[in-house]
Amino acid sequence: MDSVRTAELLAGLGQNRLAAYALTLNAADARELLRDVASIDSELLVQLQSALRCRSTVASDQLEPLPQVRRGEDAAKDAAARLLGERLLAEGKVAAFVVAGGQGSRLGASGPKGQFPVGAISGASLFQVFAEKLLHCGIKAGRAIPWCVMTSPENDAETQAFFREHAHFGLNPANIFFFQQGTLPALDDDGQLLLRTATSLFRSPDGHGGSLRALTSSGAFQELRKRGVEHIFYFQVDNPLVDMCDPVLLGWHLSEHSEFSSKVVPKRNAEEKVGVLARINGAAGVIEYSDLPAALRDSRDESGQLRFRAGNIAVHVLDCGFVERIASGSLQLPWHLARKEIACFDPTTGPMTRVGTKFELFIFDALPLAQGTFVMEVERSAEFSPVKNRSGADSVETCRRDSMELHAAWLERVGARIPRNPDGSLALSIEISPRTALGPEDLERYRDHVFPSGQDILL
Ligand code: UD2
Repeated sequence: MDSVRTAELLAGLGQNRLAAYALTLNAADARELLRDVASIDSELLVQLQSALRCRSTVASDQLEPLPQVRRGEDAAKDAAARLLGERLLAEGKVAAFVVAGGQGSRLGASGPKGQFPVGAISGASLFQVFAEKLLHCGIKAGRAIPWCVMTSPENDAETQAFFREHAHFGLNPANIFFFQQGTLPALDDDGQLLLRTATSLFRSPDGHGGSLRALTSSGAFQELRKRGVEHIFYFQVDNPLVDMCDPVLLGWHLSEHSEFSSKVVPKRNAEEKVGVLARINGAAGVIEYSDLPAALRDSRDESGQLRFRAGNIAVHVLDCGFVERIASGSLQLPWHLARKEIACFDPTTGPMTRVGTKFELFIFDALPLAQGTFVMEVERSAEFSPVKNRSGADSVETCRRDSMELHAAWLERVGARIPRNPDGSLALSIEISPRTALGPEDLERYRDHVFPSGQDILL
């Protein structure tokens, strides 16, 4: 009977191929598959199938650059913003939120990406760097800053174990909220569900756009609101140079009455794989690098610069009222489709790979829905060097190099002497723990200090 019930449920979803397969299963296997299929929302399946049929390309004829503020351009305004942001932090109105559910496949590392060692000398993991930045931010604010860590079903257990093994890096676990993002099924070109095993459907994480619904459905958001949090500082697990809970961004976000604020860096070149912030059909948005037509990607303004150079570094401040509107489900983000070879289970031939489509939601698709946005351009060398690839650009090598350069620059800014080679490169290795400093303002004690060359300096 279970195989019949499973077949009927699948047929009801228009999944005739799997319905026929279900009838061949014994009762135990049919029950297992039934449990998985029963959790598929039929409405969602219809949405995914229609998305499959009408792969929308971005209407880019209405694309134009967005106004933005450059950090440091107006020192007085930045200083005023900093005070506002510091007040928000001191009043407990800010929480940090890292999206860490992605599979670090490009890095070739097993396990959660946040475990990856990035400390040039200490080998500190990405999670440790973020935790210690938050710890120091909390000390400056005079109170601990709550931290949301979004994982995926694949890496949640390992992520939480990693934090426990490291005693949460000195943070109070009562201020860390772990929760898993949702998953979505994959479909073949005919809109049929793919199996992962003989008795389970293929599912993959629903993208960082799933983070707002996960934040609220996990109950973490409600707890943050109970604590008086009004703004969420959002960042990605792959960027250890993030200016954690940056009070200048927080202050601008508040004074500009923004619901969704973003940091950008000028793209290195037209080909750089980052989305760009732009006004799309009249509303602020991000157009992903894979969706930006070459003609627009390469177009330049009268100064010879790329017209669309506002590279999205995925550092945002989100207003909690806005998150509530988005997560309430009244606003549906668009699906992004990735058609690729998928390792799945075929009802007749067993384990195989076949072409299918995975679906993702992107958080920046919520931008056009925000009442008020703000964009700040920042220095790439100070705030952005992601670890994405095993080697080459955006790798752990480039991140360690950029991090050492940044820390050396901080020390030089307070008058310390850093040995450099004739070509200007560093003649030592240096790493400053976030516990020691979040910026040059925390390094006054090294004024006029002379650092020896050829050493590994860990401060
Ligand atoms: C992302 C942006 C790109 C640029 C770049 C900056 C997208 C699609 N592209 O490129 O425009 O801003 O970052 O570094 O976002 N994640 C989850 N769950 C998921 C998928 C991703 O938590 O289901 C997290 C992932 O752990 C990482 C972040 O989201 O922290 C970015 O994910 P990605 O590696 O897919 O994005 P990427 O590097 O292609």
